[in-house]
Amino acid sequence: MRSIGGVFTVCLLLSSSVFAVSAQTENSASRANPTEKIIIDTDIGGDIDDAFAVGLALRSPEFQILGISSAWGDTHLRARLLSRLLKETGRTDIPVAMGIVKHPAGKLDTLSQAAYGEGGPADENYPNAVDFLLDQIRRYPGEITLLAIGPETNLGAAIDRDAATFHRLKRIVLMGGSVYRGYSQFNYGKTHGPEPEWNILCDIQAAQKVFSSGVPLYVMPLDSTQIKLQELERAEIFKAGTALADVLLVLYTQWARGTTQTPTLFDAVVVAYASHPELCPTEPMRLRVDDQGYTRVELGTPNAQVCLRSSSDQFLEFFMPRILAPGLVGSANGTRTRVSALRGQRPRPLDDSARVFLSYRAEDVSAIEGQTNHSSVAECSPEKVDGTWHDISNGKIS
Ligand SMILES: [Ca+2]
Repeated sequence: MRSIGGVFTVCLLLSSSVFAVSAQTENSASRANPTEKIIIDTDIGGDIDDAFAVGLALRSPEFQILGISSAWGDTHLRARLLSRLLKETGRTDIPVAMGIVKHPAGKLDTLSQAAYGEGGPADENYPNAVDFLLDQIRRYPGEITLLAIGPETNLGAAIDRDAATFHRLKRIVLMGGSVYRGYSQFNYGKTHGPEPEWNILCDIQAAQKVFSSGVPLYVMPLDSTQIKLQELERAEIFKAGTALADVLLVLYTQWARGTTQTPTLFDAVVVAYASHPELCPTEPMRLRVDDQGYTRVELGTPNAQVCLRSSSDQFLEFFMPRILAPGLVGSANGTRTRVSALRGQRPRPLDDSARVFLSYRAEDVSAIEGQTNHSSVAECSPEKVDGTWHDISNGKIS
C-alpha cells in the first residue's frame, strides 16, 4: 500500500508478453477436452459460495461453459459482477446473460459484493437469461447440464415460455432444499430438522415447476452442502497470487464485512458433483416442494437423485488444488489485478518486457484493509522499469 497525496494507490506491474503466452498455454491446455456443456444460473454477489462455485467451474477442464446467467434480485448488478470476474480471470469468451429482476416481497435484495459488481461494465447489453438458456438448449438438445445455484426464477420462466425445449436439457444439478437437515454452522452434534432452504423459499412456484419438469434432476440440499471453508484454507487461497484467488479475496472480504459466519460452500458442491459425482453420492427420491418451501419426501416414482451426505475432507481435497492451480490470468487490456500484493507479499519479479502499471479500485482496496475512507481511484502512468517494482511515491522498493 502506498499513499500519494492522500489518494490511496496501488500500482501493479504486468508483463503483458509473459502473461499472454502463459494464458494461452495454460488456458488452452486446461480446456483441451471438455466433456460437459454447462450453463450456470447464479445469484452471485449475495452469499459468497457462488463466487467459489464459479471459480471452481472456471478451473474445471471437464466443462465447456456456454454461459453464465444472473439470477434473483438485482440481476443487472450481478451480471456486471460476472463480467468483471470473467474479465479479470481472462475468460471473456464466456457470455453473461441477465436474469429476471425479482426481489423478495416488500424489500430490495442487496448484494454484499455490490462494490465489486459496480466495477463491472455499466452499459453492456446483456442477453435475456431465459432467451439465452432456451436458445442454447435448441442448439445443443440433450447435451446441456444446467447448474442452478440460485433461486430458480429464470428456470421457472423458461418452463413457462417453452416447456418442450426446456425438457431437452440433459440434466439440472441444483443447490436447493432441505430433506432431513436444516441450516447449521457446525458439522458436528445435533442438527435440527428440515427447514425451507433459501433458493427454494425465494421463488417457491419456480421451484415447484423445476421439480415437476421431468428433466433429470440432481439435488444437492442442505443435508450435503454445508461444507465450511475454514481460515487455513482461505489463507491458502488468498495468498495464491493468481487472478482467480485475487478476485475471490476481494469478493470474500466484501462479503465478510456483513457477517461473522464461516463461509459455507453450498454451491461449489453442485459444480463438483457435475464433474465428479462420487463426491456426493445420490439416491433416488421423490421430492415435492410444498407451498411453504419445504422439500417433502413422498412415496412414488422418484423425480430426483438426491445427495444426502458428503465428506468435507474429500470435497476439499478436490476443491483446493483446483482453486489454487495457476492458469487463469487477467485480460491483457489493463485490468489485471493482484490484490495479493496488498497482503504483504512482494510480487514476483517480472522480466524486462514488463511495462504497464495498473491501478486497483480504491473501494476494493479499502474493503480488504477494512477501511472505508478511500473513495478515489488513482491511475498510475506506465513507466519503464527494470523488472522490479517501483514505489510510486519515492522510487524503487527493491
Ligand atoms: Ca447461490
